[in-house]
Amino acid sequence: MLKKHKTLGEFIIENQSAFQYTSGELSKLINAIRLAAKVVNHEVNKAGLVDILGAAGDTNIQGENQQKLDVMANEKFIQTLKNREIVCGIASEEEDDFITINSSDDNHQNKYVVLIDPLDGSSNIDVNVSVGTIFSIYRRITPVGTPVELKDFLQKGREQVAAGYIVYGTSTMLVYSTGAGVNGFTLNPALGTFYLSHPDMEFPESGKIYSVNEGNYVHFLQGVKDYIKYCQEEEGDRPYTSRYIGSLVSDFHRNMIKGGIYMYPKSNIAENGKLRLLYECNPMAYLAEQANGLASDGFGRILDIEPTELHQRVPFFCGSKNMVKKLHECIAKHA
Ligand code: P6P
Repeated sequence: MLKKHKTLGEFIIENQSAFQYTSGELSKLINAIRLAAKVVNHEVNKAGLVDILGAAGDTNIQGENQQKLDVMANEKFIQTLKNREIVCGIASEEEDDFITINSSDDNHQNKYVVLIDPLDGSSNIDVNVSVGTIFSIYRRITPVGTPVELKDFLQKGREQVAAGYIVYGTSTMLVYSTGAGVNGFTLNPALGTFYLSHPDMEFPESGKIYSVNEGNYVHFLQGVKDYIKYCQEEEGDRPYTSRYIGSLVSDFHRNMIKGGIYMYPKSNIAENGKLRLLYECNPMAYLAEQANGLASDGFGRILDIEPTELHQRVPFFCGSKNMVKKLHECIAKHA
């Protein structure tokens, strides 16, 4: 008898009572993200084909104007979230400012704000490497019934009520948390259904994989250099393995399953690192902590950082608890 895997829809219904706020709304939100994920997955998977078939001009196989995939993904997520009437505002890597969403009766009754990186690592599309969507969800802090404000988006990461990512890889997965652990769902493209394939995902306490762009080594702080050298020394279970896909969601996903640490340090060419706090680091840090891992800027918890602007960047170190702690030791020696 084939074990029936639970669908995402069944999982949401079963767990909506566990969500500390009104259940139905978050379910609607996750369902909106589920729908957008399927649409973007379809576009991402045919990207190469469309480029080939659409190469004759700037229109694609359907005769539509070919859009850059990250612009397409941005539009799909924003449109899908707008239609659900529970989001009062959206911030996106693709949008300079946040977007105010008026409910149909225009009285701003919607309670949630969503921040998204619609297609992280989109430059990898051209070389057929996995990419991802990252999302972060907060309850608004300004009064319901008034237009959303910037402060609704500039909340500390620890105030998130949910966060997750979609990884468009060899299979497409939706991985998310609402504060009760992390669960992974794999899309069956034939049915358009996500199935619970990775329940209760957790970072192993230790790992033997480190992910960093070593091409920037010369620009890193001495403590980070020391940690990379520590990973490379022949001692005990070291040297570790270096694995860097150039796609945060993919590196994070592999490290959560196998154990590992992802690093995007600051350097003298990127004084605050490259990754964005609000829609890359905070959601991934929320997931990491929900999965028994750690996420820091090298000195303190990512989720405790007080945001100051929508697109600010922070150094980002995230993964297996013991590996992040060892990194902190190396950095502290040079503090
Ligand atoms: P670099 C993709 O652009 C991204 O935001 C992450 O997904 C990825 O880990 C990182 O940047 C890659 O940046 O500078 O190493 O190419």
